[in-house]
Formats: sequence, structure tokens, C-alpha cells
Amino acid sequence: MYSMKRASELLDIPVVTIRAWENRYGVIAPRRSGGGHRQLSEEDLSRLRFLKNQIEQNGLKISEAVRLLRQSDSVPPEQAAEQAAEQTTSSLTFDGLVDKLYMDLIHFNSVQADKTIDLVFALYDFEEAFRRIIVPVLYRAGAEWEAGKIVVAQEHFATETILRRLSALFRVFPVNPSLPVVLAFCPEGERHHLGLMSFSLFLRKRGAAVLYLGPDTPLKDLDGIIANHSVSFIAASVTDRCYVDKLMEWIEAAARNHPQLRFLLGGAAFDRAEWRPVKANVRYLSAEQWEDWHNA
Ligand code: B12
Repeated sequence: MYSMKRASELLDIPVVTIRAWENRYGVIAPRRSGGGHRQLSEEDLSRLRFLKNQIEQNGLKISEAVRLLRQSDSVPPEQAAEQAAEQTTSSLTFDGLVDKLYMDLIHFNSVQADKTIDLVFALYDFEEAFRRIIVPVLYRAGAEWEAGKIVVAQEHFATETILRRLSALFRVFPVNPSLPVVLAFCPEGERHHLGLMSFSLFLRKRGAAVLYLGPDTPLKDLDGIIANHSVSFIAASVTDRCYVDKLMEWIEAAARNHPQLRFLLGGAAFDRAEWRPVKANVRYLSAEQWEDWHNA
């Protein structure tokens, strides 16, 4: 058992802070000594250490760290990592890998998450890995965040860890200079870029040079890039339909300035046929049509 003062020294957390976390959030339940002094257990120390790490290393607010602690009370992070490490080859199914990677990520276990991603890409062709494992993990992170089951820092960590690994793939595939240069972006405001990333990696794997600008791209900056880099295709992705009108205005102006440009649009904003503005130089491709379009 540890006195308050000793726990404070060991953890480098002021006594007043430990008291505040105890009183406000009830995160520890120290026993009282005969003299009425608090006696903290190993378990109390480990819970306080967990909160401190989440705040200092992962930038969480105390309320978020407490939520994460409560959530991990059912499955402690150490146990989750152990369980994941103990998985046998029979559980390396798509669903098993989705669960494993998701747990690694929401517990900020970046070393384990990187190992799981290595395993995913070693076991499966990257398009299959992307569609059956990576997207479902990010999908789950987005959905659980929206449902309030994980905090924004967990969602960001999951998304950023995966996107960092996917971006690295851009450099792996060699560029075929005879293929057209593609400029890929989501217009200003639009942050959903997994679909765009998926299509861009599809093109990169087949040798196309893709200038990937990603989410939330200001449209006014694009003219110079198109001219300086001999861009012939624009690939744009929109999820929220509120961004479509501005994009179509920009497409009209860009087509006037660069008559050679062709436009490929995708994303949930164009899922239904009646949501797709009709223009001669604009095409909408479903994932089933990508290969046919590329081979044409
Ligand atoms: C993950 C996710 C997020 C992540 C995004 C991570 C990232 N870096 O991309 C984060 C957490 C950041 C996020 C944020 C928000 N989100 Co969100 N999010 C999702 C979620 C769960 C999954 C979306 C996804 O990635 N799908 C997987 C991809 C691969 O699918 P896809 O984009 O359709 O792409 C496919 C095709 O369309 C095509 N494609 C896509 N682009 C292109 C481009 C080209 C050229 C081609 C050829 C093909 C192509 O290829 C893909 C494969 O088939 C959905 C829920 C859902 N049911 O979809 C909500 C959802 C999209 N989000 C939504 C909302 C409202 C938001 C927020 C506004 C929430 C908030 N309150 O702040 C914010 C901010 C969004 C913004 N400003 O853009 C709403 C959108 C509603 C709408 N108006 O349309 C959804 C539908 C949730 C809901 N049920 O309300 N989100």
C-alpha cells in the first residue's frame, strides 16, 4: 500500500490532482488507515498512471482519459494486447484481423498496430487488404466515434496510423511515365478521403503518377498545379453533397482553362444517379468499373 505522498512521488502527479481525480471521477477507491489517511493499492497506481499517460502522451483531456479508462475496465489494454498477440493462425480471418487491428488502434498500441498492418499486407493482396480489413477498421472507428463509444483522439489515432501506412505505399509502386498524370483531392471542407485513397492506390499500383492532395483542398490553388505538372485527369471525391455545387463550378472553369482535362468523380455524394450532374467531360465510376476504365 502507498500513502498519498508516496504515490504522488512515484507517479509524479501532485497530491491535489490525485485527490481531484478521485473526488470528481471516482477513478480510485483508496482504503483508509487507522488514522484516516488514504492507502493506495497497486491497482490505484496503475489506474492513475494510465490517466497520466493518456493525458501526456496522447493529448487526451482528463474527461476523455477517464472515459477510456472506464471502457478498458472491461478489457484492460495490457490484456487486449496480450489477447491479440496470442491469436493463432486460425483466427487470422478478415473479421479476426479487423478486430485485432481495431483494438490495437483504440488502445494507442502503435507498435502492435504496425505489426498487425504488416501481417495484413503479408497475408493479402493490398486491394483485398484495403477493402476487407483497412476500410472496415476505419469505418468502425468513425461509427464508434459518432456513437460516442470512443473519443475523438482514438478515432484520429486510428485514422492517422492507417493513412500514414497507406501513404507509404504510394512510393512503393513504380511510375510508368507513359500513363497520364492524375490529380486527386477532396474539395475544401470534405474530410472523408478513404475512397479517394483507395482509387488513387488502385491507379498507383498500375503505374499512374498520382498527385495526391487528400482531404479539404482549396480549389483556388489547383490551376497552377495542373499546368505545371501536365495533369490530364482530375479524380475528386465528395461524401457530403453540400460540397458538390462549388466543385462543379470549379470543374467548369478548369475545363475552360485546360480543355484537355477529364474529370472522374466518386464518393457517397454521387451514389445515386439523380445526384450526378451531367457533363460531357465528367465520369462517375463504381469500383466494379475501375478496371475496365483503366484498361480502355
Ligand atoms: C470514417 C468516417 C469519418 C472519418 C473520416 C476519416 C477519413 N480520413 O476519411 C471522420 C471521423 C474524420 C469523419 C468525420 C465526419 N463525418 Co464521417 N463518416 C465516416 C464513415 C463511418 C465511413 C466513411 C468511409 O470512409 N467509407 C469508406 C469509403 C471507402 O467509402 P466511399 O467514400 O463511399 O468510397 C467508395 C466509393 O464511393 C468510391 N469513391 C470514393 N471516392 C472516389 C473518387 C473517385 C475519383 C472514384 C473513381 C471513386 C471514389 O470508392 C470507394 C470504394 O468503393 C461514414 C459512415 C458511413 N456509413 O459511410 C461517416 C459519414 C460519411 N460521416 C458523416 C458526417 C456527418 C461526418 C462529420 C460532419 C461528423 C461531425 N459531426 O463532425 C465529420 C466531418 C466530415 C467532413 N467535414 O468532411 C456522415 C455524412 C452525412 C452526409 N451529409 O453525407 C456519415 C454518412 C455518417 C452518418 N451516418 O451520418 N467521418
